[in-house]
Amino acid sequence: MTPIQIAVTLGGIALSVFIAWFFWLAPKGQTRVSAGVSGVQEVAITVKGGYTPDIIVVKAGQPLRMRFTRQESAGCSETVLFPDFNKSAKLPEGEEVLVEFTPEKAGEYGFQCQMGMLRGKLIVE
Ligand SMILES: [Cu+2]
Repeated sequence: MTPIQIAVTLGGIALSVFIAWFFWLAPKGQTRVSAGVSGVQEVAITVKGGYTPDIIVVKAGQPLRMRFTRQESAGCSETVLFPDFNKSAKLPEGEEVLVEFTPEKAGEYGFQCQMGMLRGKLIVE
């Protein structure tokens, strides 16, 4: 191969890696949630090809209310699971669904669709 062919090939590989990272792995946004006057930490999450925001930082020992709105009909995102908290919820398209619990222990907890293709993270501090 000529140096130009090698450069083009490497460029193509780098571009594919970047695209894969951008669509599947890049965080879609991190949100630090603080409690309102009610003492409830409340955050709105949009479900569309992923969770936005997908990294949610909350405080331990305070009730958490997540308002999920699914803006797509793809079956993949129909259910959201919080395995560490034994919680799951069906997300009908276009409807706001509340998922509520109180995270008691600090740590990082994943949440996901039923197949694990869409992922987010709850960071409890
Ligand atoms: Cu899925």
